[in-house]
Amino acid sequence: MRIDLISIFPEFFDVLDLSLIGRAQADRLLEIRRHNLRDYTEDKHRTVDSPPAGGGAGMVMKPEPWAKALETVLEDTASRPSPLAQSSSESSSELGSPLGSVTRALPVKPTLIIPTPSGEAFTQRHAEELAGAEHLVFAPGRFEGIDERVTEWAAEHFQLRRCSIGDYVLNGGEAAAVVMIEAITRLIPGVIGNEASLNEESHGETGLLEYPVYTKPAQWRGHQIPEVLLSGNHAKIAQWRREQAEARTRATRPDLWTRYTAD
Ligand code: 6GU
Repeated sequence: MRIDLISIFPEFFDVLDLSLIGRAQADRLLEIRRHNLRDYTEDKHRTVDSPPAGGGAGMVMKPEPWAKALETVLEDTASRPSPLAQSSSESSSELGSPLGSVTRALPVKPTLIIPTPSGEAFTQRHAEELAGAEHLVFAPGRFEGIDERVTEWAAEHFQLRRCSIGDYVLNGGEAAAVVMIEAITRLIPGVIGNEASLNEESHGETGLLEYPVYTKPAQWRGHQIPEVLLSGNHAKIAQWRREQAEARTRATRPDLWTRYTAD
C-alpha cells in the first residue's frame, strides 16, 4: 500500500516511522510519502489560508495549493506504477491474502481521505475496507477547514471520503490521520506479527468489546487471576470470556450492546 500525506506539518507524521508501521515500511509492505502543502504555494509568504467568504471567525485553507499538491500526487502515481504495489501484492499472496490479485487487477482511483470533525464516523469497518486499497491519500486541514471546492474538484480524480474519528474537535486533521492510518495499516497482511490476535479484539466480528486479560503471576498484590483461566478447560474458558465480553459491553457501551442483541 502507498500512502501520501499532505499537510503544513509533514513532520507530524514522523511517528509513523516507529514500531509496527515503521517496520512495515522497512519491509516494503507500506510506502508512506509526506508532502509539505506550503511547497505548492506561489507567493513569497507561502500562504495557505485566507478569511472565510461570507465573514466569520478563523481562516479557511485556500484551494489552489491543495489542488496543486493533489495533482502532483496523481501525476506521480500515473508516471510511476508503483513497484512497491507489485511487491506488496506478491508478499500478500505468499501470506495467503485474497487481496493481492484483486488490487493488482483493478485500476481504481486512489482514495482521498479528508479528516474533518464534520465527516462520517470512521469505524473498524472503514479500516477493514481501506486496508485493501492500493493507494490512500490523506489531506488533513488546519484552521476552519479546506475550501469546499477542493472536495468538488477532487471527486473527479479520487474516491473521496470525509472522515471524523469521534465527537470532539482537534486542532487539525493530522492526529486523526495518524489514528486512521494505524487502524488501517495494522490490518494489512504481514504488518502484525501474530494475526490471530486480530480475531478476538474489540470492534471485531463478534460486535463485543474484548474480555479482560491476565498474565503471570497468578497472585499479584492480593489480586488473583480468575480460577477458570488456570483450569485448562478450553470450553469453559471460552464461555467465561464470552460472558465477560458481554458484561463489559453492556456496562460500558450500551449502544454496541443494543446492536449486538438486535442481531
Ligand atoms: Cl478528523 N479532525 C479534527 N480537526 N477534529 C476531529 C476529527 C478530525 N475527528 C474528530 N475530531
